[in-house]
Amino acid sequence: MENQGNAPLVSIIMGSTSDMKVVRAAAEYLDELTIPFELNALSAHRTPDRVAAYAQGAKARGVEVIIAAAGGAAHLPGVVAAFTTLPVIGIPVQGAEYAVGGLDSVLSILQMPSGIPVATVALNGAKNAAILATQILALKHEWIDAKVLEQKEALRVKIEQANEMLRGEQFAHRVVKG
Ligand code: RP5
Repeated sequence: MENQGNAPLVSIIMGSTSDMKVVRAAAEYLDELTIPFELNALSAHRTPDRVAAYAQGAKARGVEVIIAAAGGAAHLPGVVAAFTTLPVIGIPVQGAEYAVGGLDSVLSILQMPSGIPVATVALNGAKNAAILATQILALKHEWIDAKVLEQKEALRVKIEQANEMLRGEQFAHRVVKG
């Protein structure tokens, strides 16, 4: 069964449209699984009032999980988490040339003080953010649970196929068991 509703289940927010090169992978994954989502750029330091209104209104719009991406001193996911009880998944973005190799955004999102958690994925880990969002949604939505299981099965088959391919690799000292 596919999604039938119009309300967004996931909201993706990024600090700048320059983050879109990373965030695109999350949007594409949700699209592939037919999960409805919002996609917006809002900045915790450039448009703080709009971020507050967006986060406070997310639940009423039907959103169940928020994905927030930011680079540099990446306070956006933490600020969003402060304004909502929805789970927030943070994507640290390695972006601007002045950034410290992305470690700045990783630590800004990962090291949230106790009380306001942000589930942090790897640097530029947008696809994992989308997968984690679908797994949260799968607790409640059976049709999404079925899709999550399909994705897991596809990964299992991929590794089976990889091992088939490796079986053909011949080396003088390779030991093959079984
Ligand atoms: C952060 O500053 C954004 O999330 C982005 O990663 C970074 C640079 O933004 P731009 O100067 O490209 O708009 O707020």
